[in-house]
Amino acid sequence: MGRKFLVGGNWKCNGTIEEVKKIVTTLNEAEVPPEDVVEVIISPPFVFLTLVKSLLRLDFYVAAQNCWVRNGGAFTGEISAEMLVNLGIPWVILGHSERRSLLNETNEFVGDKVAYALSRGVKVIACVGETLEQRESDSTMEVIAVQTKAIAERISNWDNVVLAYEPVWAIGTGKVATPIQAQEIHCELRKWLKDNVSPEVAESTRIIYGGSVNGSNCKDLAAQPDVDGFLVGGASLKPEFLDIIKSAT
Ligand code: G2H
Repeated sequence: MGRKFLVGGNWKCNGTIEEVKKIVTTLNEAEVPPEDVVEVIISPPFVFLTLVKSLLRLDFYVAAQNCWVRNGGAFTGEISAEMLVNLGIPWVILGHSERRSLLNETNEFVGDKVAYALSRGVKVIACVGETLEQRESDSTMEVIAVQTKAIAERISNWDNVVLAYEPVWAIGTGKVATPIQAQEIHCELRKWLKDNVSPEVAESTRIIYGGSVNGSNCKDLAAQPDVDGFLVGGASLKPEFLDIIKSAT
């Protein structure tokens, strides 16, 4: 069976109640390809998770942008995977580069978080990607392999994992990876999964691209054989997000 296209909207730290309602109304009124063609996941800040879940159409799903590495307790400011389950939130984004760089989340910490969220039944979009410096020193694949290995070492079932390749130099910069650059890394990452996990996992795991995806560049990226969807930041707050969802067909 082919890999179902997945489009995630990562709202990051943006939005007011009014803006959330407006975006959700736009999404709810849109005509998009059916759920068996494209899986759509909306990831608002924690405080808006329940509001979005209560208003959002039932064929779109909701994701948190992070969760704690283990069960809750005395961890001020954190949100546990158990809480997401309790709220009926099926997905979480983990290892986003903004958290890796600004909050010093290490590969091991991200791997632990992925394993724990999966163990609680929360599906994971796990982000990997290289900085400009790493790309320019030709270590892109090495960096991504180390990031992915820290996840692979901690999990045994990849059914509920989506990998998001997000080159840091393309995030929020307007500098999108070319379709050829994205395809090259997605293909190499799939090969890494084949060699280090299994051919089945390599074949079935979705690898989505993130980094300045918009309504104009999505079609060419989506046409690449190893690009299985997108994680969209800035453009997910705008009506052009619908064009990105439609690039699945
Ligand atoms: C990459 C992406 C969403 P943007 O972070 O995860 O954001 O599309 O704004 O580059």
